Formats: sequence, C-alpha cells, structure tokens
Amino acid sequence: MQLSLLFLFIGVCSAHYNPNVEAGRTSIVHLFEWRWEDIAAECERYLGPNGFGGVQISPASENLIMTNRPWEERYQPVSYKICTRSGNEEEFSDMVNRCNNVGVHIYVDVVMNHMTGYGAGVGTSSTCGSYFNSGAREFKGVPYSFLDFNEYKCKSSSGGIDHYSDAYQVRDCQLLGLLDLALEKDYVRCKIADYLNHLISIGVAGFRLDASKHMWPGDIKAVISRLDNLNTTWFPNDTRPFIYQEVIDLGGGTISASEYFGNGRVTEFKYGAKLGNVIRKWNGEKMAYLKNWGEDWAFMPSDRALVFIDNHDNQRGHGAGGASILTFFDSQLYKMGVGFMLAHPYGFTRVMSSYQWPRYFVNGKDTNNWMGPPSNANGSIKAVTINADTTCGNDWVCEHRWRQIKNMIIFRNVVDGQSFANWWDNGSNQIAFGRGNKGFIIFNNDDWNMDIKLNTGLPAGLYCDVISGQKEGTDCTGKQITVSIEGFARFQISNTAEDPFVAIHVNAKL
Ligand code: QV4
Ligand code: CA
Repeated sequence: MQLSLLFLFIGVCSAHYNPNVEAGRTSIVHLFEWRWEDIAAECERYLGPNGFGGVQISPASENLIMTNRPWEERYQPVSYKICTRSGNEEEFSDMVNRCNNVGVHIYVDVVMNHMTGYGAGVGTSSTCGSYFNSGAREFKGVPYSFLDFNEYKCKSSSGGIDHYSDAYQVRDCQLLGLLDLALEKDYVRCKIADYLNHLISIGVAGFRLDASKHMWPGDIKAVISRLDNLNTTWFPNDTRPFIYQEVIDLGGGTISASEYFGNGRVTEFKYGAKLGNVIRKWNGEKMAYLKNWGEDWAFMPSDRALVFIDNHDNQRGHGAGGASILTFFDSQLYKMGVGFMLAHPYGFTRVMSSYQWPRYFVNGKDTNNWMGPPSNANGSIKAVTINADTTCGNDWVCEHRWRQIKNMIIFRNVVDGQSFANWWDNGSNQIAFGRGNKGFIIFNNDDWNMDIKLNTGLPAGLYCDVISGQKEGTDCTGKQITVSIEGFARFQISNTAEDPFVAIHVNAKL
C-alpha cells in the first residue's frame, strides 16, 4: 500500500495542477445549468472585462430526460454527444471560441463513473434521442453493452454502495443506482478519452471529474494519460489539461483525497464546511481562529486544492457539508465568506453562480431541492437576461455579478503572488490581513461596532473600498480610506452595515 502510493507520486505529471488560466486571472465561476449561448455572451460582456479566469460548465454530454426536468438529470449520461438542454455542439464550439478569445477558459464537468440509473428504462427519451436500455445495460450512442459495466465486479449484496467503509464497494458498485462503468477496460477508457479529446480539440482548458471517489485513482490516470495537449490556437505548446477531481473527504473516511493527488487537483470540501461554521459562529468558532487558515486546519496542500464556499450539491442539501454551508440565501454572511476566500492565498478558487428556486422545508429537508433551472413550458432553459442595474433576470441569481464578489475576484488578481501579511484580530470576530503591499481586507463579524487604526502594508494614499462601492473613473462610490506614510489606516465598520467588511487594493487607489 505505502509503496504503491509512493509510486503514484513519483509518476506524477505536474502539469495537471495548473489551472491554465490566463496570466493575471486567478478564479473560475460555475455557471450552473446555463445555456452555451448565454455563457458566450457573459464571457464577452462581463467575465472577460472583469478578470474572471474561466467557467465551469454543466455536463455537456447527452443525458436522460427525466420527468419535470430536475437538474440532476445532467448527471445521468446516455452518450458522449455534445447535446443537452444547454445547447448542441455548434453552440458549444461557438461558446468555447468566444470565451477563449476574451481570455476566459472553459472547464467541463465530466461524468465518467457511470451512465444513467438502472431504473431509467428503455427508449430514446434522451436529450439527443440516442437509444438506451438501462435494464440490458445498452447505450447505442456510445456504444456500450453489458460487458462495459461493473456488474460482476461489485461485491455488495444490493449492487449499490451499502457501506462507504468498503473502498471496493465505493469504486465498483452503483452510486445511487447509477450504472457503474468498468473503467479498468481499455474499451471504456478509450471511449471516455475520445470524448475528452474531442472537447480538447474544440478548445477547452480542463475538466472537473465528477464522482472521482467512485473511480480507482489508477483508472482515472489511465484515461488522463490518453489525453491530448490543449489546442494551440489558444494555449502554449505542450499544455496539459487542468484536472480537478470531485472527492468528498471531510476527514476520517476510508478514502482520502490524497489518493488522487497523482492525477491533478482535488476539491477541498472541508473549506466551505469549516468556514461556514466560523462565519456563522457555530460550535464556538470565531474569525480570530482563521489566523492559521489552510493546511493547519487539516486541509490538503494548497497547490492540490480546488476551493469554494458552496457548490451545486451542498447549496441545496445534496453531497457534503451540511447546514453550515453558506449560500446566496444567507447573502450577508455569504459575501463575507466569498470575500475571505478570495482574499486568502490558499487554494485555487471557484465561485458559484446559481438560479433561484422556492425552498420548501418539510422536517428540515427542502422538498424542492430537485428543481431544475428556470425553464419555459416546452422544457427549454430560459435565457439569462440582464437588468439595467447589471443584475440578472429570469430567476438567475448571478452571485458572480454581485459587486462585492466581482470586486473580490479583481482583488485576488491584483494581490496574486503576494504573501499573507499584517494579520490582526481582536480575539473575537474582528480580523484583518493584507497581501504584501498590494491589498488589505478587514471584517467585523462581532455584535458591536469597530473603530481601529491598523498597519495595512500599503503605500500611502487615498483608497476606495471595493465592498461598499468601487472606483469609477476618478470617483469612489463607496467608503474612502486614507493610508498614512507609515502604512496605517483607520477603519470604522458598523456591525449593522449591509456588508460589515472593507477591502482596498492598489488598483483602487484614488
Ligand atoms: C434512485 C433511488 C436509488 C435507486 C435508483 C434506481 O434513490 O436507491 O437505486 O433510483 O435507479 C438521482 C436521485 C437518486 C436516484 C438516482 C438514480 O437523486 O435518488 O436513485 O438519481 O436514478 C446528482 C444528484 C443525485 C442524483 C444524481 C443522478 O446529487 O441525487 O441521483 O445526480 O441524477 C456522494 C458522491 C459524490 C456526489 C454526491 C452527490 O461521492 O460524488 O454524493 N456528487 C456528484 C455530483 C452530483 C451528482 C453525482 C455525483 C452523480 O456533484 O451532483 O449527483 O453523478 O457524496
Ligand atoms: Ca465506479
């Protein structure tokens, strides 16, 4: 065991950790369930100009059409045709082209652990009309037959994952009744690699590997090793695709995130769960404890981590993290959480962009958490419209367009590479820190006002707070902060402010 792990680390191709964002860009946004044509427009009108590095898109491969069109149907593949409610291959290519041309790269969510559920049935009720027979394990659009599934390898009594403590069941049995692909087979590996290479040829920059915990690290490696370098129209020669694997490891489980480091980065689910507790002040947590945020909190190494406050699962009670997870529903705390994440140097950062749905709790469970994206009567996804005040219409939440979040995306770009510096806390929930001599952020999450003079590390001058407003031309629409020759500034933050935090950086100097 020890030896084989060591072998895994030595054989690493280091390039899969590099997010392949353009120089000066440092984060990606998940545009959950958006149509390709809306993403293309968003790249040009908003993401490019505001320094976003890329977009994680919903799965692009053909999926099962489920009654009432829940979002989760996107995680039930029927073939690898680029053909979903988000759009067809032509629209997909157009999106990739237009986004790449404005410096925003595309990261595809790839479902390669399984096909649709065993109960899906027979027919062509799929987003491109490909035939499937889930009982017979037949998928004509790939094609896959019963020989390509793990039926005979799975040793659980139900055929599903009966015990998460058994690493073999987790990898070889059905996750939630989804037909588990035999990834040890060369044929299956090739079909998946062909799909990913097709996406690479169109110009994508990398992949989120869905349900990675349910695939053997070596099988994932075998697929990755078949992948081409990125398209040289937009990327330097010999650029490897960025890989980040979805593994939920909150500690103490049988399967650890570190088993996957040999393939690329891994999602750090402890990040959002723990930060949620701190910002909600649950379990005796306080922001002062964030002084050593990062590996000291039992997180994976920063250069292996993909971090986020919430994702499409745990914002609606699926997946992991539980009630502490901050989402747009708790907008005030959420903005502080995202602000802290984007200011802090740990990990590669992803922000979430959601749609509204009417939560309806029965016995503490949201019975509407299945609801798919805003859609028309014929089932097509509604366009993302843009209001005069730059927010989104048609029930698209567009957290990434909230001024505080967009400005912190820019903050992170400005302070990129600068060290964590000038930490201060009051022993409770008032904290501040800087990034070298480029940026400084301060939070008041206590129940009383704050008025304090602190060393910011910034050059002397007048700065515009990018949380309460922003620099527009030579004006500042928010608070103004004066930094003295010695680098000190006075901060007054009311605990009842709409956003009880302040952030300044050298590109918002007046
Ligand atoms: C139902 C029954 C089963 C039965 C099966 C028979 O509940 O007992 O065996 O029918 O067909 C849906 C339903 C689920 C249904 C299943 C198969 O919720 O009830 O089983 O489909 O039809 C998303 C949703 C899932 C959904 C799945 C496929 O979250 O609810 O399942 O899509 O539509 C673990 C994993 C982690 C995973 C996380 C949610 O380790 O990898 O759970 N996260 C990823 C994605 C997530 C996605 C999947 C994995 C699966 O982020 O969005 O699940 O691709 O922690
Ligand atoms: Ca599996």
